Amino acid sequence: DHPFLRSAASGGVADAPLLARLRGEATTAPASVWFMRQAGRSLPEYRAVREGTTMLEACVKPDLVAEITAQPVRRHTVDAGIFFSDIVVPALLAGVGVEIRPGVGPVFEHPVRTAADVDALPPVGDAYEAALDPIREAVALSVRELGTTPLIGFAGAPFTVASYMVEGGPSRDHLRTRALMRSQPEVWDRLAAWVAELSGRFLRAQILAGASAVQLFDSWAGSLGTDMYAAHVQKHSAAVFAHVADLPVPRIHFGVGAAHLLAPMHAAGATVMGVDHRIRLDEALAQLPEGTPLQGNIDPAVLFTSEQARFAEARAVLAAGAAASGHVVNLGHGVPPDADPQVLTDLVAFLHEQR
Ligand code: 1CP
Repeated sequence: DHPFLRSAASGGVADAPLLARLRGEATTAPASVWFMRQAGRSLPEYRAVREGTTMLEACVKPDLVAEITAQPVRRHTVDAGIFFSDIVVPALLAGVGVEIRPGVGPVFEHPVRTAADVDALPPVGDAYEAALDPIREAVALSVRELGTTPLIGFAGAPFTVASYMVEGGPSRDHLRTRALMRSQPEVWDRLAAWVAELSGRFLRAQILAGASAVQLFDSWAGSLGTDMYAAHVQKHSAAVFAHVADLPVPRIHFGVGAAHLLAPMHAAGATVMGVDHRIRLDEALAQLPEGTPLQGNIDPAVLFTSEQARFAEARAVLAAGAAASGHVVNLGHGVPPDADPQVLTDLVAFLHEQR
């Protein structure tokens, strides 16, 4: 019953123009769009259903996950749902002490900085596979709820997830993480390989339960130089993609401020590159193999400008993206929590009038 098994038949999820674009196929359909962080804090209906439940409790309640995943699709008529979860959910399911503090982000009980800290991480085996069951159920419910709108699954890339584990929580410059790579590369490698195994299995579970595409978030990779990325990070992100490379769904890779890493991030095993707003899509394309589909990259700041400025930016992004073999519109990074939901709805309506 998986979407890609039904792809031979017409009228199913696999025919969605958004998926055709992620596959790099030509289509004359109106522009396709979804927004990173479209679910969540900007929506009053999200705040209402989350009331009294912590973020991580919500992530293991399949009914609640499916409802939150569907909310922005209903409200904005975006062309895909993004699975409601978090990049630290796999660590939680593996048995690691982690919480998401409101207004802060993921905080780990025991920062991982030494060989002994890595030795103490739980094994990734049958117990973890069993712990993924609520995720499988939540994906299946979300797919059913979304109907002909595709669901995009996701995971955090090893560098970005490990940065929270090493720093203990959110960090501006990830200094301790980069210091660990340089001073104890073998400890770093064991930690990153552990995260890759978790994230890879998390992605695979989502695809097998019905997700039609996946995105690997290496949000903070931009803090790495090209040599550091090549030496310490690329192989671990490649290990995540290797978990799902046999499944015929598009694999999107995204980082913030990572214009210098587009080629090596693509070479890690992505089929589509997510691009932030700091580089034009046609410039991004020049660094990638011919025909690479792109996703992006409206500056989130235009959500706080006039409609005229917003639509001008949307037109410019579409024009720059026309050079790619497929282009799915997104923001350059996530929806800010204080964005006006009506502005997003109107932006989707505008994009659906464009080609
Ligand atoms: O209580 C709450 O509502 C907490 C806010 C929140 C939400 C709604 C967090 C804490 N995570 C999420 C959901 C989430 N996280 C989604 C699904 C919803 C959607 O996109 O619509 C996704 C895809 C993520 C992925 C995620 N978590 C990333 C990568 C994406 C990105 O924005 O770069 C990262 C870096 C995280 C860590 C994280 N989790 C939460 C916060 C506030 C953060 C960032 C902390 C920081 O600034 O370092």
